[in-house]
Amino acid sequence: MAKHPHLDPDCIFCRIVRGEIPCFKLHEDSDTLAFMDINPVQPGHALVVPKFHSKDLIATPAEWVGKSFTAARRIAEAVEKTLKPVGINILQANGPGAAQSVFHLHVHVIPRAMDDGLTMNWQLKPGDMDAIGKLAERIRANVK
Ligand code: DGP
Repeated sequence: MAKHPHLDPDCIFCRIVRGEIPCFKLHEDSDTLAFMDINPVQPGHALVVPKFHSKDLIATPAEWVGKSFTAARRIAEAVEKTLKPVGINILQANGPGAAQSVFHLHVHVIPRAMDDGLTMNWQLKPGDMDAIGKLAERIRANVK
């Protein structure tokens, strides 16, 4: 695809970037896309991906890593403003031992609650799409 020359047709996040799979979009620019995680570990859990297919941090050129984390900062700011959580984890997994399940670089933006019991490796559980969509609207309104 000429518009996105760095994408892999078989990758789920590349397909979301190309609009082939729907998402609750929070923000998009020419190099990155931010959207809600559909298996949220906490309400407001968001993902930021580069429009460049590479499996993890080490495989990704520094330029694209920089773009992805800059975009994650923007989303963290919007999540902070929207939900006022007591903390936000920025997380990025590399390899199965780190519980990476999608092999396209992505940055998790995870609002935290005290005693939320969140451990570093979690099971993927389907989220409530209605609740995710509503939170997406609120966070999107705060993306600068
Ligand atoms: P990781 O386990 O670090 O590779 O995180 C992958 C995340 O991606 C996980 O929290 C679930 C989420 N995820 C998987 N498939 C989809 C999808 O089709 N849409 C959205 N929005 N999120 C997805």
